[in-house]
Amino acid sequence: MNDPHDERIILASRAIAKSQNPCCFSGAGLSAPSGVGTFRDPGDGWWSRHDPMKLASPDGFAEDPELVMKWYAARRIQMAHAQPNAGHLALACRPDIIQITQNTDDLLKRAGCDRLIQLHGDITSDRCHGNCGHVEHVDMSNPSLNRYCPACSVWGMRPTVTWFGESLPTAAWALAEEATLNCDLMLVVGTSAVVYPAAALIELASRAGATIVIINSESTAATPLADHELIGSAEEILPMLLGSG
Ligand code: BV8
Repeated sequence: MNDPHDERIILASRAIAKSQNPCCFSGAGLSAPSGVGTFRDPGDGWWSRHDPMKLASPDGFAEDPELVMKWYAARRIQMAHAQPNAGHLALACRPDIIQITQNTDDLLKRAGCDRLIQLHGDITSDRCHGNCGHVEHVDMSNPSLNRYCPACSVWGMRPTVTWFGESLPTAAWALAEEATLNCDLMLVVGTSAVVYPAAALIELASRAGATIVIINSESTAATPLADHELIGSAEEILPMLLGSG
């Protein structure tokens, strides 16, 4: 869908223009055009033999911390070469839109989005696995691997992301729930809507009366909640919808 005169684009654009309090809920598909791998697209190379659900988990880290930190290093290097795409930039042109993202990359931040809630943390830093509170920024182009915490000497620094089986950051979740309940329109961009509790925000917005506008390269579990569903690439559709295309 790359025709700005497509009736579906026009109708969705009108709904967005009428919105007084929009928010955006995004997933890995927003960053995919920047070359950042999604979670569920078939992986390529050696990562296709590993299950991200296992690698992004405390059990996976306990079982093979070296493999997990190598996986994060490969993702971090991939992200270091990534630039915000036209979808990120279109969202950044709308500072009135609160950004609720599942993504751990920094592309929305680098695009200029200030009102940003990262539900699943931030891959650009590591923290002490012993929970002493030490956090350090990571050189994404030359990421550190397994090491002792320099503050408490516990072995095992890990990315400041939320792993499967871990609770979401309390403050981020509270802000995301508040933004969801207050919005009158939710853009749902590039997510398979299968990871909870994050995906529950879409239904929460819909039940609270918000208009749901889905932009995704395929139909998803959230499709039944859509008032508008635009199938295609977020980097093409968002500029048309938000007036920067
Ligand atoms: C938790 C950080 C409580 C790590 C990630 C019900 C309630 C609560 C929990 C659960 C529940 N049911 C199951 C659970 C457990 C689990 C879960 O949801 N499992 C699912 C998968 C079955 N949830 C949890 O564990 C959560 N914690 O519940 O805490 C608790 C506490 C203690 C004990 C028990 C419970 C924590 C979940 C957070 C996991 N961490 N990331 C890291 O990144 O390394 S989640 C990970 O998946 C990423 O953040 C990613 O963003 C996220 C969601 O995936 P998507 O973003 O949707 O990406 P995906 O690849 O799936 O889809 C991309 C879509 O884009 C596709 O549809 C594709 O077609 C589309 N696309 C591609 N290109 C484009 C495009 N669209 C548009 N344009 C394009 N160009």
